[in-house]
Amino acid sequence: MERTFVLVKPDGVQRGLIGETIARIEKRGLKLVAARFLQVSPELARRHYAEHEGKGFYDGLIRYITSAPVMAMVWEGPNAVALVRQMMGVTRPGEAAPGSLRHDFGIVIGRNLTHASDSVDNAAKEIALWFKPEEQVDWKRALDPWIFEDN
Ligand code: DAT
Ligand code: MG
Repeated sequence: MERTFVLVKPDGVQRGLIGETIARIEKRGLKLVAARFLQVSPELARRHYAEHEGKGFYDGLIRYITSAPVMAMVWEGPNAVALVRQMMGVTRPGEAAPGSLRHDFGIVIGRNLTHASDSVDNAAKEIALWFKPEEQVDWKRALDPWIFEDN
């Protein structure tokens, strides 16, 4: 079973899209493992976006992600990383597939509403950065066999 890290970024929170984001992922069938509503510190922001350090948009990205609270979450399910990336849509909302969250609610790359891990390796790193092990809940959901199991 895979886990992925998801953020509703400051613009998503300000626009009241926490519920919409959670509802979409939850209805698809993934299982919530951890959640935290927080104001991101500059240090956490820099560690989260370390791969982008030095790029032209980096300083603005750090200012944006620290500008207001975010909702951080971990979701679990088969192929969770790819599924959630697909649901959020590609980085530029103008190129995101219809039906994806970035398409349905976004216009510009600087306000693209959510973050989702882009690989299983990065998901593991991001989950470890944002959540302590004891903040992640291992639980059995009664519906799991009806959503996760192959025949
Ligand atoms: P994603 O968030 O889809 O994983 P990414 O990791 O390439 O995209 O970049 C992280 C964030 O940085 C992205 O959500 C928005 C911002 N960003 C990326 N490329 C950008 C660019 N060329 N101009 C402005 N902002 C950019
Ligand atoms: Mg990324």
